[in-house]
Amino acid sequence: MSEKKPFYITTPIYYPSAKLHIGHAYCTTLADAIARFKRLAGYDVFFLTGSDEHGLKIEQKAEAAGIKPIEYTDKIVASFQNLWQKLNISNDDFIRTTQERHIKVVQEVFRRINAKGDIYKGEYKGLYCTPCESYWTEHQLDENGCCPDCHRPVQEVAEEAYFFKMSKYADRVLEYIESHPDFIQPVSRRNEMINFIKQGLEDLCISRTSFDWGIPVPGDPKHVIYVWFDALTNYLTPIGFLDDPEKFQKYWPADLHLVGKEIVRFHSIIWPCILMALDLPLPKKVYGHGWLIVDGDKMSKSKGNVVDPIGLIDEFSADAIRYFLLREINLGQDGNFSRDALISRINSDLANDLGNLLHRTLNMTKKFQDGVALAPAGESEVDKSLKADAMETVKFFHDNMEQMQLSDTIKKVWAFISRTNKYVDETQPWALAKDPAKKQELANTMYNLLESLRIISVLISPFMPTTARRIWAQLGMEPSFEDVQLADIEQWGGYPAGQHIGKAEQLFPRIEVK
Ligand code: ME8
Repeated sequence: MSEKKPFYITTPIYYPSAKLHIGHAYCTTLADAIARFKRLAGYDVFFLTGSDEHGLKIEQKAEAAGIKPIEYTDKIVASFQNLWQKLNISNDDFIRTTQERHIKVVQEVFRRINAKGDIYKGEYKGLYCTPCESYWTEHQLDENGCCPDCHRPVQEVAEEAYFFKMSKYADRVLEYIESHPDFIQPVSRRNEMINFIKQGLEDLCISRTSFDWGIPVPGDPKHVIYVWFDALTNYLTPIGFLDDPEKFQKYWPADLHLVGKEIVRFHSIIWPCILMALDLPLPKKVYGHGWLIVDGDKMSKSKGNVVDPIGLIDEFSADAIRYFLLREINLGQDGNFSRDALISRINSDLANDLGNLLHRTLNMTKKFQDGVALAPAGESEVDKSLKADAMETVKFFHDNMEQMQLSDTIKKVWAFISRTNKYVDETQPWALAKDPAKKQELANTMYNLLESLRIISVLISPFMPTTARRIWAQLGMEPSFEDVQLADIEQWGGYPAGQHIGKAEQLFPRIEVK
Protein backbone atom coordinates (compact mmCIF):
# COMPACT_ATOMS: atom_id res chain seq x y z
CA MET A 1 0.00 0.00 0.00
CA SER A 2 1.35 3.43 -0.87
CA GLU A 3 2.12 5.72 2.08
CA LYS A 4 -0.35 8.55 2.51
CA LYS A 5 1.10 12.04 2.15
CA PRO A 6 1.20 13.80 5.54
CA PHE A 7 -0.52 17.15 6.06
CA TYR A 8 0.04 19.07 9.29
CA ILE A 9 -2.35 21.95 9.93
CA THR A 10 -2.64 24.17 13.01
CA THR A 11 -4.88 26.91 14.38
CA PRO A 12 -3.51 29.45 16.87
CA ILE A 13 -3.71 28.28 20.45
CA TYR A 14 -6.21 30.58 22.11
CA TYR A 15 -5.73 32.61 25.29
CA PRO A 16 -8.14 31.50 27.99
CA SER A 17 -8.58 35.16 28.90
CA ALA A 18 -12.31 35.12 28.28
CA LYS A 19 -14.90 32.96 26.62
CA LEU A 20 -14.34 32.23 22.96
CA HIS A 21 -16.54 34.16 20.55
CA ILE A 22 -17.75 33.57 17.01
CA GLY A 23 -14.49 35.06 15.62
CA HIS A 24 -12.44 32.27 17.21
CA ALA A 25 -15.00 29.76 15.97
CA TYR A 26 -14.44 31.11 12.46
CA CYS A 27 -10.70 30.37 12.53
CA THR A 28 -11.13 26.87 13.92
CA THR A 29 -13.99 26.01 11.54
CA LEU A 30 -11.86 27.13 8.62
CA ALA A 31 -9.01 24.88 9.71
CA ASP A 32 -11.44 22.02 10.30
CA ALA A 33 -12.93 22.28 6.80
CA ILE A 34 -9.43 22.23 5.29
CA ALA A 35 -8.43 19.24 7.44
CA ARG A 36 -11.58 17.35 6.47
CA PHE A 37 -11.01 18.10 2.80
CA LYS A 38 -7.42 16.87 3.01
CA ARG A 39 -8.53 13.60 4.63
CA LEU A 40 -11.08 13.18 1.85
CA ALA A 41 -8.34 13.79 -0.71
CA GLY A 42 -6.30 10.96 0.82
CA TYR A 43 -3.81 12.82 3.05
CA ASP A 44 -2.64 11.62 6.44
CA VAL A 45 -3.79 14.70 8.36
CA PHE A 46 -2.63 15.92 11.74
CA PHE A 47 -4.82 18.81 12.90
CA LEU A 48 -3.82 20.69 16.03
CA THR A 49 -5.51 23.29 18.19
CA GLY A 50 -5.14 24.18 21.86
CA SER A 51 -4.78 26.80 24.57
CA ASP A 52 -2.06 29.37 25.34
CA GLU A 53 -2.24 29.58 29.12
CA HIS A 54 0.80 31.41 30.47
CA GLY A 55 1.72 35.07 30.74
CA LEU A 56 0.93 38.21 32.60
CA LYS A 57 -2.53 38.67 31.10
CA ILE A 58 -3.76 35.31 32.40
CA GLU A 59 -2.06 35.81 35.78
CA GLN A 60 -3.90 39.12 36.19
CA LYS A 61 -7.26 37.60 35.20
CA ALA A 62 -6.84 34.78 37.72
CA GLU A 63 -5.85 37.25 40.42
CA ALA A 64 -8.95 39.33 39.71
CA ALA A 65 -11.05 36.16 40.04
CA GLY A 66 -9.28 35.33 43.32
CA ILE A 67 -8.09 31.90 42.16
CA LYS A 68 -4.84 30.26 41.08
CA PRO A 69 -3.96 30.68 37.39
CA ILE A 70 -4.26 26.95 36.73
CA GLU A 71 -7.72 26.82 38.33
CA TYR A 72 -8.70 29.74 36.15
CA THR A 73 -7.38 28.20 32.92
CA ASP A 74 -8.72 24.69 33.70
CA LYS A 75 -12.22 26.08 33.77
CA ILE A 76 -11.99 28.17 30.63
CA VAL A 77 -10.11 25.54 28.66
CA ALA A 78 -12.91 23.06 29.45
CA SER A 79 -15.31 25.54 27.82
CA PHE A 80 -13.06 25.67 24.69
CA GLN A 81 -13.12 21.90 24.44
CA ASN A 82 -16.87 21.86 24.81
CA LEU A 83 -17.23 24.43 22.04
CA TRP A 84 -15.00 22.50 19.63
CA GLN A 85 -16.95 19.35 20.30
CA LYS A 86 -20.28 21.08 19.67
CA LEU A 87 -18.92 22.61 16.49
CA ASN A 88 -17.74 19.19 15.31
CA ILE A 89 -14.07 20.13 15.14
CA SER A 90 -12.00 17.10 14.16
CA ASN A 91 -8.67 18.04 15.78
CA ASP A 92 -6.24 15.17 16.32
CA ASP A 93 -4.75 16.66 19.46
CA PHE A 94 -5.40 19.52 21.86
CA ILE A 95 -2.31 21.10 23.31
CA ARG A 96 -2.34 22.98 26.60
CA THR A 97 0.84 24.93 27.25
CA THR A 98 0.55 24.02 30.93
CA GLN A 99 0.99 20.32 30.15
CA GLU A 100 4.21 18.63 31.27
CA ARG A 101 4.93 17.40 27.72
CA HIS A 102 4.97 20.99 26.50
CA ILE A 103 6.97 22.44 29.40
CA LYS A 104 9.73 19.92 28.63
CA VAL A 105 9.80 20.94 24.96
CA VAL A 106 9.98 24.67 25.69
CA GLN A 107 12.82 24.20 28.17
CA GLU A 108 14.70 21.98 25.73
CA VAL A 109 14.27 24.54 22.94
CA PHE A 110 15.63 27.21 25.29
CA ARG A 111 18.59 24.98 26.21
CA ARG A 112 19.46 24.16 22.63
CA ILE A 113 19.36 27.77 21.45
CA ASN A 114 21.36 28.80 24.51
CA ALA A 115 23.95 26.10 23.83
CA LYS A 116 24.28 27.48 20.33
CA GLY A 117 25.20 30.87 21.76
CA ASP A 118 22.03 32.61 20.54
CA ILE A 119 20.75 33.58 24.00
CA TYR A 120 22.34 36.17 26.31
CA LYS A 121 21.40 37.90 29.54
CA GLY A 122 20.88 41.64 29.62
CA GLU A 123 18.48 44.34 30.78
CA TYR A 124 15.21 44.97 29.03
CA LYS A 125 14.07 48.57 29.02
CA GLY A 126 11.13 49.22 26.81
CA LEU A 127 7.39 49.01 26.32
CA TYR A 128 5.00 46.10 26.71
CA CYS A 129 1.40 45.57 25.63
CA THR A 130 -0.13 43.05 28.05
CA PRO A 131 -3.33 42.28 26.05
CA CYS A 132 -1.17 41.36 23.02
CA GLU A 133 1.74 40.08 25.15
CA SER A 134 3.96 42.05 22.80
CA TYR A 135 7.15 44.15 23.12
CA TRP A 136 7.32 47.48 21.29
CA THR A 137 9.82 50.26 20.77
CA GLU A 138 8.84 53.94 20.98
CA HIS A 139 8.90 54.45 17.21
CA GLN A 140 6.58 51.51 16.58
CA LEU A 141 3.70 52.90 18.67
CA ASP A 142 0.58 54.36 17.03
CA GLU A 143 -0.11 58.09 16.79
CA ASN A 144 -1.50 58.10 20.37
CA GLY A 145 1.53 56.33 21.81
CA CYS A 146 -0.44 53.07 22.16
CA CYS A 147 0.05 49.48 20.93
CA PRO A 148 0.04 49.57 17.11
CA ASP A 149 -1.93 46.28 17.01
CA CYS A 150 -4.72 46.71 19.58
CA HIS A 151 -4.38 50.48 20.24
CA ARG A 152 -4.46 50.05 24.01
CA PRO A 153 -1.94 51.69 26.39
CA VAL A 154 1.48 50.07 26.80
CA GLN A 155 3.51 49.80 30.02
CA GLU A 156 7.15 50.62 30.58
CA VAL A 157 9.19 47.60 31.58
CA ALA A 158 12.71 47.63 33.01
CA GLU A 159 14.06 44.31 34.25
CA GLU A 160 16.85 41.78 33.89
CA ALA A 161 16.05 39.49 30.97
CA TYR A 162 17.32 36.90 28.55
CA PHE A 163 17.49 37.89 24.91
CA PHE A 164 17.30 35.78 21.78
CA LYS A 165 19.66 36.95 19.02
CA MET A 166 16.91 37.44 16.49
CA SER A 167 18.82 40.15 14.63
CA LYS A 168 21.30 37.48 13.57
CA TYR A 169 18.58 35.75 11.52
CA ALA A 170 16.90 38.83 9.99
CA ASP A 171 18.63 38.61 6.60
CA ARG A 172 18.03 34.89 6.28
CA VAL A 173 14.34 35.21 7.11
CA LEU A 174 13.93 38.08 4.66
CA GLU A 175 15.70 36.10 1.98
CA TYR A 176 13.44 33.12 2.72
CA ILE A 177 10.25 35.18 2.49
CA GLU A 178 11.37 36.79 -0.74
CA SER A 179 12.38 33.51 -2.36
CA HIS A 180 9.24 31.62 -1.23
CA PRO A 181 6.26 33.58 -2.56
CA ASP A 182 3.79 31.08 -1.06
CA PHE A 183 5.22 31.19 2.46
CA ILE A 184 3.14 34.14 3.69
CA GLN A 185 -0.34 34.59 2.30
CA PRO A 186 -2.29 36.58 1.31
CA VAL A 187 0.16 38.78 -0.55
CA SER A 188 -0.86 41.92 1.38
CA ARG A 189 0.40 40.30 4.61
CA ARG A 190 3.58 39.19 2.88
CA ASN A 191 4.36 42.76 1.84
CA GLU A 192 3.67 44.00 5.37
CA MET A 193 6.14 41.46 6.79
CA ILE A 194 8.84 42.33 4.27
CA ASN A 195 8.51 46.01 5.23
CA PHE A 196 8.58 45.13 8.91
CA ILE A 197 11.87 43.24 8.62
CA LYS A 198 13.40 45.92 6.42
CA GLN A 199 12.91 48.43 9.23
CA GLY A 200 15.35 46.32 11.26
CA LEU A 201 14.89 43.39 13.63
CA GLU A 202 16.08 43.81 17.19
CA ASP A 203 16.99 40.94 19.49
CA LEU A 204 13.92 39.57 21.24
CA CYS A 205 13.45 39.68 24.99
CA ILE A 206 12.44 36.13 25.94
CA SER A 207 12.08 36.16 29.71
CA ARG A 208 10.35 38.11 32.47
CA THR A 209 11.06 38.36 36.19
CA SER A 210 8.22 40.56 37.41
CA PHE A 211 5.64 37.74 37.59
CA ASP A 212 5.65 33.94 37.96
CA TRP A 213 3.03 32.48 35.67
CA GLY A 214 5.16 30.89 33.00
CA ILE A 215 7.69 28.17 32.26
CA PRO A 216 10.89 28.69 34.30
CA VAL A 217 14.12 29.34 32.40
CA PRO A 218 16.23 26.19 32.82
CA GLY A 219 18.84 26.84 35.50
CA ASP A 220 17.51 30.32 36.36
CA PRO A 221 13.99 29.87 37.73
CA LYS A 222 13.47 33.48 38.78
CA HIS A 223 12.91 34.09 35.07
CA VAL A 224 9.85 32.79 33.25
CA ILE A 225 9.98 32.30 29.49
CA TYR A 226 8.21 34.94 27.35
CA VAL A 227 4.72 33.69 26.54
CA TRP A 228 5.06 33.94 22.74
CA PHE A 229 8.32 31.95 22.80
CA ASP A 230 6.45 29.35 24.86
CA ALA A 231 3.31 29.47 22.66
CA LEU A 232 4.93 29.19 19.23
CA THR A 233 6.82 26.13 20.36
CA ASN A 234 3.46 24.35 20.88
CA TYR A 235 3.54 23.37 17.22
CA LEU A 236 6.49 21.05 17.91
CA THR A 237 5.16 19.34 21.05
CA PRO A 238 2.39 16.95 19.91
CA ILE A 239 4.20 15.69 16.81
CA GLY A 240 6.98 14.12 18.84
CA PHE A 241 9.78 16.73 18.83
CA LEU A 242 11.24 15.19 21.98
CA ASP A 243 9.85 11.71 22.14
CA ASP A 244 8.96 10.38 18.69
CA PRO A 245 11.53 11.13 15.97
CA GLU A 246 9.64 9.15 13.35
CA LYS A 247 6.42 11.07 13.91
CA PHE A 248 8.31 14.34 13.96
CA GLN A 249 10.06 13.52 10.71
CA LYS A 250 6.70 12.74 9.16
CA TYR A 251 4.80 15.91 10.12
CA TRP A 252 7.44 18.62 10.39
CA PRO A 253 7.63 21.11 8.73
CA ALA A 254 3.97 22.05 9.18
CA ASP A 255 2.06 22.48 5.95
CA LEU A 256 -0.14 25.28 7.19
CA HIS A 257 -0.27 27.61 10.18
CA LEU A 258 -3.66 29.24 9.86
CA VAL A 259 -3.71 32.43 11.99
CA GLY A 260 -5.51 35.76 12.33
CA LYS A 261 -3.95 38.65 10.46
CA GLU A 262 -2.67 40.43 13.60
CA ILE A 263 -0.45 37.49 14.60
CA VAL A 264 1.14 36.80 11.21
CA ARG A 265 4.23 38.71 12.42
CA PHE A 266 4.85 36.22 15.25
CA HIS A 267 4.41 33.26 12.91
CA SER A 268 6.32 34.49 9.90
CA ILE A 269 9.21 36.37 11.56
CA ILE A 270 9.78 35.37 15.21
CA TRP A 271 8.88 31.70 14.68
CA PRO A 272 11.18 31.26 11.64
CA CYS A 273 14.06 32.83 13.60
CA ILE A 274 13.51 30.33 16.45
CA LEU A 275 13.35 27.45 13.95
CA MET A 276 16.51 28.60 12.19
CA ALA A 277 18.28 28.71 15.56
CA LEU A 278 17.11 25.10 16.08
CA ASP A 279 18.28 24.15 12.56
CA LEU A 280 14.74 23.05 11.71
CA PRO A 281 13.00 23.64 8.38
CA LEU A 282 10.38 26.40 8.22
CA PRO A 283 6.63 25.81 7.90
CA LYS A 284 5.42 25.69 4.32
CA LYS A 285 2.71 28.30 4.73
CA VAL A 286 1.46 30.92 7.15
CA TYR A 287 -2.00 32.14 6.14
CA GLY A 288 -3.35 35.30 7.78
CA HIS A 289 -7.15 35.28 7.69
CA GLY A 290 -9.35 38.32 8.23
CA TRP A 291 -11.56 39.20 11.17
CA LEU A 292 -15.19 38.58 11.71
CA ILE A 293 -17.01 41.85 12.21
CA VAL A 294 -20.44 41.92 13.85
CA ASP A 295 -23.07 44.04 12.16
CA GLY A 296 -20.26 46.14 10.70
CA ASP A 297 -18.30 46.63 13.93
CA LYS A 298 -15.37 44.75 15.54
CA MET A 299 -16.52 42.53 18.41
CA SER A 300 -15.67 43.87 21.85
CA LYS A 301 -17.00 43.50 25.35
CA SER A 302 -17.42 47.23 25.80
CA LYS A 303 -19.55 47.47 22.67
CA GLY A 304 -21.61 44.55 23.91
CA ASN A 305 -21.64 42.87 20.49
CA VAL A 306 -19.72 39.72 21.36
CA VAL A 307 -21.51 36.79 19.74
CA ASP A 308 -21.50 33.59 21.77
CA PRO A 309 -21.14 30.61 19.44
CA ILE A 310 -22.70 28.11 21.89
CA GLY A 311 -26.01 30.01 21.90
CA LEU A 312 -26.00 30.13 18.11
CA ILE A 313 -25.21 26.42 17.76
CA ASP A 314 -28.04 25.54 20.16
CA GLU A 315 -30.44 27.71 18.23
CA PHE A 316 -29.47 26.95 14.62
CA SER A 317 -27.18 23.83 14.63
CA ALA A 318 -23.43 23.61 14.16
CA ASP A 319 -23.67 22.90 10.46
CA ALA A 320 -25.73 26.02 9.77
CA ILE A 321 -23.13 28.17 11.58
CA ARG A 322 -20.25 26.43 9.82
CA TYR A 323 -21.96 26.90 6.45
CA PHE A 324 -22.55 30.58 7.06
CA LEU A 325 -19.00 31.35 8.22
CA LEU A 326 -17.33 29.48 5.38
CA ARG A 327 -19.73 30.69 2.67
CA GLU A 328 -19.93 34.36 3.64
CA ILE A 329 -16.30 35.19 4.31
CA ASN A 330 -13.67 35.32 1.63
CA LEU A 331 -10.49 33.94 3.13
CA GLY A 332 -8.01 36.70 3.88
CA GLN A 333 -10.64 39.43 4.05
CA ASP A 334 -12.75 40.68 6.94
CA GLY A 335 -16.32 39.41 6.87
CA ASN A 336 -19.56 40.46 8.47
CA PHE A 337 -21.65 38.36 10.83
CA SER A 338 -25.29 39.21 11.25
CA ARG A 339 -28.15 37.18 12.56
CA ASP A 340 -30.43 38.31 9.75
CA ALA A 341 -27.92 37.22 7.11
CA LEU A 342 -27.50 33.86 8.88
CA ILE A 343 -31.26 33.23 8.94
CA SER A 344 -31.61 34.24 5.34
CA ARG A 345 -28.86 31.76 4.26
CA ILE A 346 -30.44 28.97 6.31
CA ASN A 347 -33.83 29.55 4.70
CA SER A 348 -32.68 29.98 1.13
CA ASP A 349 -29.64 27.72 0.76
CA LEU A 350 -30.17 25.01 3.36
CA ALA A 351 -33.91 24.60 3.91
CA ASN A 352 -34.89 25.56 0.39
CA ASP A 353 -32.22 24.55 -2.15
CA LEU A 354 -30.60 21.58 -0.42
CA GLY A 355 -33.50 20.48 1.80
CA ASN A 356 -36.03 20.53 -1.04
CA LEU A 357 -33.83 18.64 -3.43
CA LEU A 358 -33.39 15.83 -0.94
CA HIS A 359 -37.02 15.86 0.12
CA ARG A 360 -38.55 15.74 -3.38
CA THR A 361 -36.03 13.12 -4.60
CA LEU A 362 -36.76 10.75 -1.71
CA ASN A 363 -40.49 11.37 -1.93
CA MET A 364 -40.66 10.62 -5.63
CA THR A 365 -38.45 7.54 -5.33
CA LYS A 366 -40.81 6.24 -2.70
CA LYS A 367 -43.97 7.13 -4.55
CA PHE A 368 -43.00 6.11 -8.09
CA GLN A 369 -40.57 3.21 -7.48
CA ASP A 370 -41.37 1.86 -4.00
CA GLY A 371 -38.25 3.50 -2.61
CA VAL A 372 -35.83 1.59 -4.86
CA ALA A 373 -33.28 3.01 -7.31
CA LEU A 374 -33.74 1.13 -10.60
CA ALA A 375 -30.78 0.55 -12.92
CA PRO A 376 -30.36 3.33 -15.49
CA ALA A 377 -30.14 2.56 -19.23
CA GLY A 378 -29.42 5.11 -21.95
CA GLU A 379 -29.32 8.87 -21.47
CA SER A 380 -31.00 11.99 -22.83
CA GLU A 381 -29.28 15.29 -23.60
CA VAL A 382 -30.44 16.73 -20.32
CA ASP A 383 -29.09 13.69 -18.43
CA LYS A 384 -25.76 14.12 -20.17
CA SER A 385 -25.56 17.75 -19.24
CA LEU A 386 -26.37 17.00 -15.56
CA LYS A 387 -23.59 14.41 -15.40
CA ALA A 388 -21.11 16.74 -17.09
CA ASP A 389 -21.98 19.48 -14.58
CA ALA A 390 -21.54 17.06 -11.68
CA MET A 391 -18.08 16.02 -12.86
CA GLU A 392 -17.09 19.61 -13.50
CA THR A 393 -18.20 20.52 -9.96
CA VAL A 394 -16.15 17.69 -8.45
CA LYS A 395 -13.06 18.89 -10.33
CA PHE A 396 -13.67 22.50 -9.29
CA PHE A 397 -14.05 21.33 -5.69
CA HIS A 398 -10.74 19.47 -5.78
CA ASP A 399 -8.75 22.28 -7.42
CA ASN A 400 -10.24 25.12 -5.41
CA MET A 401 -10.12 23.42 -2.03
CA GLU A 402 -6.43 22.72 -2.62
CA GLN A 403 -6.11 26.51 -3.05
CA MET A 404 -8.20 27.13 0.10
CA GLN A 405 -10.93 28.86 -1.93
CA LEU A 406 -13.65 27.66 0.43
CA SER A 407 -16.28 30.27 -0.26
CA ASP A 408 -15.99 29.91 -4.06
CA THR A 409 -16.16 26.14 -3.69
CA ILE A 410 -19.35 26.33 -1.63
CA LYS A 411 -20.91 28.67 -4.17
CA LYS A 412 -20.03 26.22 -6.96
CA VAL A 413 -21.54 23.27 -5.05
CA TRP A 414 -24.71 25.27 -4.50
CA ALA A 415 -24.83 26.14 -8.20
CA PHE A 416 -24.85 22.38 -8.81
CA ILE A 417 -27.64 21.92 -6.24
CA SER A 418 -29.72 24.55 -8.07
CA ARG A 419 -28.90 22.92 -11.35
CA THR A 420 -30.13 19.56 -10.01
CA ASN A 421 -33.34 21.17 -8.80
CA LYS A 422 -33.76 22.55 -12.32
CA TYR A 423 -33.22 19.03 -13.69
CA VAL A 424 -36.31 17.93 -11.75
CA ASP A 425 -38.34 20.67 -13.44
CA GLU A 426 -36.89 19.79 -16.85
CA THR A 427 -37.53 16.05 -16.61
CA GLN A 428 -40.85 16.24 -14.73
CA PRO A 429 -40.77 12.77 -13.10
CA TRP A 430 -44.44 13.12 -12.06
CA ALA A 431 -45.41 13.28 -15.73
CA LEU A 432 -43.12 10.35 -16.64
CA ALA A 433 -44.72 8.29 -13.87
CA LYS A 434 -48.12 8.58 -15.56
CA ASP A 435 -46.88 7.05 -18.79
CA PRO A 436 -46.00 3.29 -18.66
CA ALA A 437 -43.92 3.71 -21.84
CA LYS A 438 -41.65 6.12 -19.94
CA LYS A 439 -40.71 3.69 -17.15
CA GLN A 440 -37.03 3.53 -18.10
CA GLU A 441 -36.84 7.30 -18.54
CA LEU A 442 -38.29 7.69 -15.07
CA ALA A 443 -35.80 5.15 -13.67
CA ASN A 444 -32.96 7.12 -15.28
CA THR A 445 -34.20 10.39 -13.84
CA MET A 446 -34.59 9.06 -10.33
CA TYR A 447 -31.21 7.37 -10.48
CA ASN A 448 -29.55 10.60 -11.64
CA LEU A 449 -31.12 12.53 -8.79
CA LEU A 450 -30.00 10.01 -6.17
CA GLU A 451 -26.51 9.90 -7.66
CA SER A 452 -26.32 13.70 -7.69
CA LEU A 453 -27.26 13.75 -4.01
CA ARG A 454 -24.61 11.12 -3.23
CA ILE A 455 -22.02 13.36 -4.86
CA ILE A 456 -23.41 16.47 -3.13
CA SER A 457 -23.23 14.80 0.28
CA VAL A 458 -19.51 14.18 -0.18
CA LEU A 459 -18.90 17.69 -1.56
CA ILE A 460 -20.52 19.36 1.46
CA SER A 461 -18.84 17.11 4.03
CA PRO A 462 -15.85 19.37 4.84
CA PHE A 463 -18.25 22.23 5.57
CA MET A 464 -21.26 20.43 7.03
CA PRO A 465 -20.13 17.01 8.29
CA THR A 466 -23.34 16.13 10.14
CA THR A 467 -25.62 17.06 7.26
CA ALA A 468 -23.42 15.09 4.85
CA ARG A 469 -23.84 11.97 7.00
CA ARG A 470 -27.56 12.53 7.36
CA ILE A 471 -28.01 12.74 3.59
CA TRP A 472 -25.83 9.65 3.14
CA ALA A 473 -28.05 7.71 5.55
CA GLN A 474 -31.27 8.94 3.94
CA LEU A 475 -29.98 7.78 0.56
CA GLY A 476 -29.63 4.36 2.18
CA MET A 477 -25.91 4.22 1.50
CA GLU A 478 -24.32 1.28 3.23
CA PRO A 479 -20.56 2.01 3.42
CA SER A 480 -19.59 4.08 6.41
CA PHE A 481 -19.15 7.75 5.60
CA GLU A 482 -15.76 7.69 7.38
CA ASP A 483 -14.34 5.55 4.56
CA VAL A 484 -15.49 7.80 1.74
CA GLN A 485 -12.72 9.29 -0.42
CA LEU A 486 -12.77 11.96 -3.07
CA ALA A 487 -11.98 9.26 -5.63
CA ASP A 488 -15.44 7.78 -4.93
CA ILE A 489 -17.15 10.75 -6.59
CA GLU A 490 -14.69 11.37 -9.40
CA GLN A 491 -16.71 9.09 -11.65
CA TRP A 492 -20.43 9.16 -12.23
CA GLY A 493 -22.43 6.11 -11.20
CA GLY A 494 -21.36 5.16 -7.69
CA TYR A 495 -24.92 5.00 -6.34
CA PRO A 496 -25.79 1.27 -6.34
CA ALA A 497 -28.70 0.34 -8.58
CA GLY A 498 -31.27 -1.72 -6.72
CA GLN A 499 -30.61 0.16 -3.50
CA HIS A 500 -33.42 0.93 -1.10
CA ILE A 501 -33.47 4.53 0.11
CA GLY A 502 -33.40 5.25 3.85
CA LYS A 503 -35.89 7.10 6.02
CA ALA A 504 -36.55 10.67 4.89
CA GLU A 505 -36.04 13.42 7.49
CA GLN A 506 -36.11 17.17 7.30
CA LEU A 507 -32.56 18.59 7.20
CA PHE A 508 -33.14 22.22 8.14
CA PRO A 509 -36.49 23.59 9.27
CA ARG A 510 -37.31 27.04 7.90
CA ILE A 511 -36.76 29.80 10.44
CA GLU A 512 -39.77 32.07 10.82
CA VAL A 513 -38.67 35.69 10.99
CA LYS A 514 -40.70 37.71 13.46
O1 ME8 B 1 -3.34 35.52 19.69
N1 ME8 B 1 -12.44 37.22 13.85
O2 ME8 B 1 -4.62 34.17 21.03
P1 ME8 B 1 -6.04 34.90 20.94
C1 ME8 B 1 -11.55 36.30 13.43
N2 ME8 B 1 -2.57 33.04 22.06
N3 ME8 B 1 -10.55 35.83 14.19
C2 ME8 B 1 -10.44 36.32 15.41
C3 ME8 B 1 -11.33 37.29 15.94
C4 ME8 B 1 -12.36 37.75 15.09
N4 ME8 B 1 -13.25 38.65 15.46
N5 ME8 B 1 -10.94 37.58 17.20
C5 ME8 B 1 -9.86 36.80 17.46
C6 ME8 B 1 -3.48 34.61 20.48
N6 ME8 B 1 -9.57 36.04 16.39
C7 ME8 B 1 -2.28 33.75 20.88
C8 ME8 B 1 -1.94 32.84 19.73
S1 ME8 B 1 -0.41 30.97 18.56
C9 ME8 B 1 1.08 30.31 18.85
C10 ME8 B 1 -0.72 32.00 19.94
C11 ME8 B 1 -8.43 35.13 16.21
O3 ME8 B 1 -6.92 34.05 21.77
C12 ME8 B 1 -7.13 35.92 16.20
O4 ME8 B 1 -6.95 36.56 14.96
O5 ME8 B 1 -5.92 36.33 21.26
C13 ME8 B 1 -6.11 34.85 16.48
O6 ME8 B 1 -5.66 34.25 15.30
C14 ME8 B 1 -6.89 33.83 17.29
O7 ME8 B 1 -8.27 34.25 17.28
C15 ME8 B 1 -6.40 33.64 18.70
O8 ME8 B 1 -6.46 34.82 19.42
